[in-house]
Amino acid sequence: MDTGLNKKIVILGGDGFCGWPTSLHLSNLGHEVVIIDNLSRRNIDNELEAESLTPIQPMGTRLKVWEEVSGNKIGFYNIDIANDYSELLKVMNDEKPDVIVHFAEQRSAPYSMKSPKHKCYTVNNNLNTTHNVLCAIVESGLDIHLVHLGTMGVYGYGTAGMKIPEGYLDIEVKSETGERLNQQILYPTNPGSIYHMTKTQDQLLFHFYNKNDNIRITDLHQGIVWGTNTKETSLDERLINRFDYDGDYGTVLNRFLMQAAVGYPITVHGTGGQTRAFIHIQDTVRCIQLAIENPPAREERVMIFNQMTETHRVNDLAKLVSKITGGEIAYVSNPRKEAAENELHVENSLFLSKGLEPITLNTGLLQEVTKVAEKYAYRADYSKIPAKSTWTKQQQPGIPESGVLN
Ligand code: NAD
Ligand code: USQ
Repeated sequence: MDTGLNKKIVILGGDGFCGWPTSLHLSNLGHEVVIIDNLSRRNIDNELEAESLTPIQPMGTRLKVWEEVSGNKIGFYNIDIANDYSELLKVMNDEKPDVIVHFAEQRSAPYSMKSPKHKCYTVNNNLNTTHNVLCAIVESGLDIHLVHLGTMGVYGYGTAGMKIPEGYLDIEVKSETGERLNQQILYPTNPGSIYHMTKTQDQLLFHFYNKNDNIRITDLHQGIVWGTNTKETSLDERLINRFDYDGDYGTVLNRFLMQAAVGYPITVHGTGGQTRAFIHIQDTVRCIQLAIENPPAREERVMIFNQMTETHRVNDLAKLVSKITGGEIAYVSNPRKEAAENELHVENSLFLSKGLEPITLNTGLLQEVTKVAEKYAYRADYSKIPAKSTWTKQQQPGIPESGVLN
């Protein structure tokens, strides 16, 4: 384990929901943190006319307050990583990071399915950010450990009667002479949205650069993150983390907690039979720390961790939130194309072996999120709550089954 402090860590996407608390956590541990972010997530809020439920502060304020509170400086560059390759390379050459943590992608599945424009943006943005980072690491000649935030959704949400392994699948093939040979391959991908598809493509980019240039890469297949604040973001209200609740960016458990807190019916898609993997935001930041402290060796293949602590069925979460808060449940038609029901069993022993003590869903933590939502309920725009982005044309209201308009 590499616990050496004072690493130089560049956080790509450090203004976002996972990136901001991670930046503070790593800075608090004594690392020198520099953020690169083009603030595109804030611009998407402008486009959608939606806002974080919590009043997140401009980047300048966030950084000033963190310095006041902790005595630590965090650097910041506003760069579009997907489009400004030479600026990215310049920052790498100037800052010479030991580690890059890569959160900088368009991460909403519904946003990625909204229209052809949104599909193209998500593909261009996500694949180019990942490729530019890898290419710049090679060009810089520096031995940088890249830690990337991937998703559990690369596997799809089914099981072949076994736990989903951490990235690699053991297989047996039969040679021409009939000999049985054991191999390991990347677990077959099965994305459920354009967004998730970009994450499966990221895996190939990692595989190639790792094989060709020996880049040290850790890919974290993360489940749905819930909660809002961490130890560091709670230190001052101006450090508060983002809380998305709108139909495109709000994720299921935070949406349910927010909906119950503001008296809006809890929106279960279909029968709520979908089972998904979850992790609390405080564990997200801890997992990134553990990934940084346990880098792969120079010649090692891409290291893959399943970054999740538990699985839950959507309907069970709705019932739990309803029980705690008294909120009413509404079963709404599902705007997505996904299995109505699925089982999900996931291996996560790698992080446990590195010392993660998982925070699992408990009433106290759920109530903590509810309290945050109640505190800022006055900022909620109820018209932004319904999930309106559909996966196919046929699902759009007013579009006939054929998908062809007369
Ligand atoms: P977010 O949208 O809140 O943050 C992403 C940040 O990246 C934003 O601040 C955005 O401005 C920045 N960014 C995007 N494109 C950029 C570009 N071209 N140049 C510079 N900056 C850019 O998302 P998040 O919830 O913090 O997720 C971070 C990562 O974790 C994503 O890659 C996502 O796929 C992954 N992840 C998130 C969740 C979750 O539940 N939130 C779960 C699993 C995996
Ligand atoms: N759902 C509801 N009601 C809602 C919102 C969602 O029933 O109001 C359902 C969806 O239909 C889906 C499930 O809840 O079956 C999860 O939806 P989500 O929006 O919480 O999660 P998802 O779209 O999968 O995406 C989120 C993050 C993404 C990350 C992924 C991890 O936005 O960045 O990669 O979680 S995972 O799901 O494990 O692939």
